[in-house]
Amino acid sequence: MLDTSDTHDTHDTHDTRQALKSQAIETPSWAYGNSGTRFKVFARPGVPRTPREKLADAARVHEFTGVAPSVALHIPWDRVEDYAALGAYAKEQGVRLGTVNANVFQDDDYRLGSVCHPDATVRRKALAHLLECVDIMEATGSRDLKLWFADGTNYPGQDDLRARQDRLEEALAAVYARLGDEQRLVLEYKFFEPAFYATDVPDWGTAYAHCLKLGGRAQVCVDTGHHAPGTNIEFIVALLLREGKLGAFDFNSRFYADDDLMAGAADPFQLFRIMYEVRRGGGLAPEAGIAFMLDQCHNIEAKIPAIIRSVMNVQEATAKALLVDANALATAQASGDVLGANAVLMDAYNTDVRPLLADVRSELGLDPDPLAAYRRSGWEERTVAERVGGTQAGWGA
Ligand code: PSV
Ligand code: MN
Repeated sequence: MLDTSDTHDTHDTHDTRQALKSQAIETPSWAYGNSGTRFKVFARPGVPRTPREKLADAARVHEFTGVAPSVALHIPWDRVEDYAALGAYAKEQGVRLGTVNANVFQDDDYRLGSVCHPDATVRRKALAHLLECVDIMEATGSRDLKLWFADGTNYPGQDDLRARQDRLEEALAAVYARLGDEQRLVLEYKFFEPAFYATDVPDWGTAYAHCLKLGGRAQVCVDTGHHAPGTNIEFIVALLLREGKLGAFDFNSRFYADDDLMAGAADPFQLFRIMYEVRRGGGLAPEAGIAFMLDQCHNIEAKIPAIIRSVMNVQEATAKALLVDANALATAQASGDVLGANAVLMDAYNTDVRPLLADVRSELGLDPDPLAAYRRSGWEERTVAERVGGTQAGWGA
C-alpha cells in the first residue's frame, strides 16, 4: 500500500505555490491533429502534418503555461524512422517525449479484438506491436507504456468471456516481462465503445486485478471520460491511490459517453473532487509517480488554445484542492459535522484561484494570461501560412 497520504494542512500559500509550480501535465500528440466523430472529421488550416510539427505545437503549450513539459506519442500515428532524433528535436523545442500509447484497434485484423482475439495469429500480431512499443520506449526514454484495448464483443455468446481474460492475461504478462526496471505498464479501462455488449477491460476492477497479478510496475490509468454517468470517479481514485495502483490519468470531460472534451469543461466540480483525492492520497508528490495526462480531441475548436485551456482547468482544480483546509475538514469529519465538513470543501471549490495562478505564472517568468500570450505570439498565423500542402495529421494518420 502506498503511504504518501497527505493529511497535513497545505493551504499555506508557499506550499500551494510550490506544488502548482512543480505540476506537470502531459499533452497528447493526437490532440494537435484533426479529429471528429464518426460523422465528420473537420480539417483546420495550420494543423500539423508530422510528429515534429505536433511537438512544435505542444512546445507552445508548455512555453505559455510552464507546466506541460512532455508529449505522449501514439504508435503508429507518430511512427518515425529515428526516435532518438525525434527526442532531440523535442528537446530543441523545449519539451520531451512522454508516454508511448499502443494502438491495436485500427487494423482490419482487429475486427474481433486484438490480444483477446479468438485467432492466435491476430493475437501474435497485436503482441508484436505492443513489444515494438517497448522497443520504442527504449529509444525515446519513455517511462510508461499506456495500453488501451478496444477488445470486446457485441453479442452474447459471440466469444467466451472467460477465455478472453486468459488471452489478455497472457499478452499482458509477455509485455510486462519485456519492460525494463524503470519502465511501467499503465492499463486503461473503458466501459463500452467500440464493443457494445462486453468490453474486456471495462472497469477499474478488471484493470486492477490484472495489474495486481503482473506486479508493481503495472498500474491503472483512469481516463475520466471512461465511466458510466453518475460514477463516483474520485472514489476510484482514492481507492487506487490507497492500494498504490494509480499510475496515470487521461483527463478529458464528457456529457454523454467518451466525448473527449476539454478537461474540466463539462464538470469542473468533478475535476476538483478528483484532484482533492489525489492530494489527500499523496498523489501530487513526484515520488507517487502519477502521470497526469490529457487525452482529448478538439473537433470544432482551435486545438492549441483548447489544450492551453485544459491545462489551465487542471491547474485551477489542483489549486482549489490545495486550498482545502485539511485540519478544519478533519475536525469537522471527526465530530460528525456533516454540513461543516461539506462547507470546508465548498469554500475551497468556490475560491477564485485565477489571481493565485496568474501570480504563480508571473513568479515563473511567464505571462499571467497564457491564452492571450499565445494569441499575441502569432503562432497560429505562422503555422497557417507555413503548413501548406502535405497530409494533415488526424485520426488514422
Ligand atoms: C480510448 O478511448 C482512448 O481513451 C485511449 O487512451 C486511446 O489511446 C485514446 O483514446 C486515443 O484514441
Ligand atoms: Mn484515454
